[in-house]
Amino acid sequence: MKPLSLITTLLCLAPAALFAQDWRGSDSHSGRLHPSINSHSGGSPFDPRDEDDTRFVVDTGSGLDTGCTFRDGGPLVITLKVKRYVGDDPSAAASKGLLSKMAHIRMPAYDVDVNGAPGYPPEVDRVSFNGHDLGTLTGDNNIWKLNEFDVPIDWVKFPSKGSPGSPPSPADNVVQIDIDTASPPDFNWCTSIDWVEIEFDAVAPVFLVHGTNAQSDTWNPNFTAFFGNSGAPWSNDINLQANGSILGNGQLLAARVQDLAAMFGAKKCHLIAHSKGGLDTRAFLNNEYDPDKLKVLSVYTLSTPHHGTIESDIIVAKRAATNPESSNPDIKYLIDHDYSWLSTPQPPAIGDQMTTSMAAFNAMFPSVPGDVRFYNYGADADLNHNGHIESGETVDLIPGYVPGFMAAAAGTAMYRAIGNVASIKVSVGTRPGRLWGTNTFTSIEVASTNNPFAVNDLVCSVASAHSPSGSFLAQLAANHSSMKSTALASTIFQHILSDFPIH
Ligand SMILES: [Ca+2]
Ligand SMILES: [Ca+2]
Ligand SMILES: [Ca+2]
Ligand SMILES: [Ca+2]
Repeated sequence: MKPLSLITTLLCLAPAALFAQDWRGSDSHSGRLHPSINSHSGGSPFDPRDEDDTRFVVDTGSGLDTGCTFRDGGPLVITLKVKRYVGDDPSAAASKGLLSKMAHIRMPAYDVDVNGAPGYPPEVDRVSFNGHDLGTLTGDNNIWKLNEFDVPIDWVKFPSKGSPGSPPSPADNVVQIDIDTASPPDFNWCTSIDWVEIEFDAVAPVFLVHGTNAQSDTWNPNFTAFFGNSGAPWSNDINLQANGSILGNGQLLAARVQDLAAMFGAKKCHLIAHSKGGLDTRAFLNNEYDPDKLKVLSVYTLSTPHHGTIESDIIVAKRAATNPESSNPDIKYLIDHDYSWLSTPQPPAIGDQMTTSMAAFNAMFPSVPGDVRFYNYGADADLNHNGHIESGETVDLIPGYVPGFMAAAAGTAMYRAIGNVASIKVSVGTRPGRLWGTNTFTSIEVASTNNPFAVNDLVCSVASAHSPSGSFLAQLAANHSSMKSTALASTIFQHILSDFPIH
């Protein structure tokens, strides 16, 4: 062969050889950190999405932005931290539809030469997730390509719930790239990863908010039993001021639900509130709500007196009165008994739930923030619709040690007072004493009546349980306490899942 022709042959081969395999040191476009207009660190044109409580991203650190890396510089080992508690048993949660069955992983990969070159095997970069094989990267010469994989949720490692005041300790999930597995013993191909994102879907935690003169155990045994077996993340561990003001408890509630959500690694939640807990929740949403800290997806109120309860009007008037009396037998019964066996609500809670107080509250806060789904339940305690309350219709509300005839009398007075009385008038008078001087008396009388009769749960009327802006879901056959049933817990949870289906 003539020298000239050898040189010509070499010149002709050289360009082909240049692009036949990856070259070490040719890092100019290969995913090292470079100043870019991207919102992330790295060379790919793909931006990761923002983290959320069901989406986690790693953009820098081990195995990322390495520059085009050959097998002897690998494998690329990338740790992705999952920071969300999804329940004690994620597999069971997934089988119950509370957690997606698959998680989705995305990562931009650079220069994956799947088409290889003549005389060379193609680039084969194997991907694994927590030791499970996901197949190989795809891409092409000198370009970034977004690679996506679905993995069974059982392969994802989730953290346990955080201890009080702390977020969960993140669970490490490992993505590994074994580079150029088809070439050994040669080193033909290199690649680089910019970032990795994992996303799944999970039901937001459900938090239970107690009412007046109550604490977190108000949800025992039925709601706690239901949610304890549901597989969902949830808590009833909220203890506001038992007889606190609506506005004060709204502040406490905001802080408490943010703390609870943080323990779950959650940025969204659902609230179920009994009685005045629903008003505390409205105060929270109107005064303290910061959806960037914690988004409330939905609120369910259970016999919350959104328009107050005349019982509070009567008791507050009675306690302020000298020698209270009434010609109305039901008002008189309430005055004479002041439900002492119920450990009657105290100020400021009771005053805040007067019909007049709630009219002012509703004028100030007619609604809740627009994207919070707001639902209400009420109840009618007269199960057999005979206009009287029998002792069986007071179960859970009036303690079992109260003799049945007393429970029936009290229940009937409460039922009729709320049912009939729309407003009261209070007047103070004097009359001659029986023997000498004068006696002062306070007359608490009916000022206006309900038409029609306001069916009620012995504390709150169904009409008052309709909030000014919510969707009323159902009138239950129960009293104010017995409405906290397992059946209602189940119904509400199914409603949450139908509003926010898990994909
Ligand atoms: Ca290449
Ligand atoms: Ca390559
Ligand atoms: Ca990066
Ligand atoms: Ca009855």
